[in-house]
Amino acid sequence: MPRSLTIALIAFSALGALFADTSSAAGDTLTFGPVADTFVRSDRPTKNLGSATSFAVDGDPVKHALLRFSVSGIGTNTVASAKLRLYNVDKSPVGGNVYGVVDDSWGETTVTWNTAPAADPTLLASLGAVAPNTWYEADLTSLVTGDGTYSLQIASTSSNGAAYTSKEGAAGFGPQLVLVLAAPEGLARSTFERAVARRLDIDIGPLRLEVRRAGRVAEQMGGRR
Ligand SMILES: [Ca+2]
Repeated sequence: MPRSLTIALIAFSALGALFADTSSAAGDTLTFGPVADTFVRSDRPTKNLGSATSFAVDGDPVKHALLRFSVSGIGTNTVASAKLRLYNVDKSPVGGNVYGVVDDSWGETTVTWNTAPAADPTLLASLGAVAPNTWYEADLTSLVTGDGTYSLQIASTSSNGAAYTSKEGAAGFGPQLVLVLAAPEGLARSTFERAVARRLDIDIGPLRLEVRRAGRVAEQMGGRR
């Protein structure tokens, strides 16, 4: 075996080891509490409820929950999964329908039914029947794709409303946004490829290994680019 190919194969093995190391980032979990949570109610249109220890969603009288999360630390990583977790304190056949809210300017201690921002009409997730003292999860992977501010509205179609512990409620039972990150494999691969290519004058692709001499392909393994 030509010496250069041996070196390249060692490098190729090292590439595998590097992938193994960096892939430990897969499944990293980031958990955020809300920076604001409250609910507004149609029967008390000028009342603010931002300091309540729970928030309600109801179809009659209509009550909408509003939550805002500030997500950081994602950077160039990919969000593999985003879940809103809520701890129920009032049972209902309808746990709630979750919508995005584009307007993040609402104030936790000032917003009322009359001033509440409108929700985006796209339904993000639904919770079915809920019972007290239980955590429920709503999948928000379609919404939370990176760092930023995310406001949510939770509404209900049932006249039997549900309620959940707010961030002012019992410690450890407030809302959570739980993000699971995908491994930054693409970034690691390209960074490693560039470094190896510079040092050994080879090109390692996903399906192919080339050894070049003076810029020309001298050895090749695997498929084409
Ligand atoms: Ca609150």
